[in-house]
Amino acid sequence: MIRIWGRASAFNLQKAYWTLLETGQPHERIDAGGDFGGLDATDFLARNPNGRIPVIDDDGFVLWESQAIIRYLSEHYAPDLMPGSARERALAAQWMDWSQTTLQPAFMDLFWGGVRMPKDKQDSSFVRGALSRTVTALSLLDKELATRAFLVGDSLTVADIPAGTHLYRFFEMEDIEHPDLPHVTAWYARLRERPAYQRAVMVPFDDLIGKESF
Ligand SMILES: N[C@@H](CCC(=O)N[C@@H](CS)C(=O)NCC(=O)O)C(=O)O
Repeated sequence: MIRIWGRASAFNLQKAYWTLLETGQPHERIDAGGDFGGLDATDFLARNPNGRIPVIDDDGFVLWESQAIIRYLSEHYAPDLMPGSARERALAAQWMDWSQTTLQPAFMDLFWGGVRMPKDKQDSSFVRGALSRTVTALSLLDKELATRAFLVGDSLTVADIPAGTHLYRFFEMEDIEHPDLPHVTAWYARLRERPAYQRAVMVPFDDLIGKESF
């Protein structure tokens, strides 16, 4: 039984939880963080000294950092999610790292600035800037996805998981203009067909609107 800690609305939990659900392994998700708290408890800090979610415990093997969790769960339990050749694995690493260092910071600024920040405190130029950076990153993906159905190869791999996790929130945000991104939209439609994506990522975020802190 794999245990994973994290509230369902946490973006980094969603990446790891989506992967866990794709493996089909028996598991238990334990709410932690946000209003559930518990991240400063001694037993939690013993698992993750950063006091952050997600964390997993797989039969005594404890791991934190969402993208390390994605890689571990895939290699161990869902080899189909891990490309077969060293070059394809390198490309998957490239997309995962790009998502974490380019797309995610832009989108987090957009989400925190435009959703979590109470309306009367929102800085429209900050939100515009974050939207522009997010759209630049998604446009890059759109060009890539013009030639193939998934980021590496022709089926879902770890390459798709971090970037793909952004799409539900991006397309559900009502107050922003959504540019025409036909290939990203088609990729999103493919991800939305997956029960694991529906359960882990398509989580309404009404409870986060105007909620400035975790
Ligand atoms: N780099 C870490 C970041 C972890 C992180 O910052 N998680 C956030 C949730 S997305 C958190 O723990 N926030 C505190 C809380 O939810 O109470 C990862 O990818 O796992």
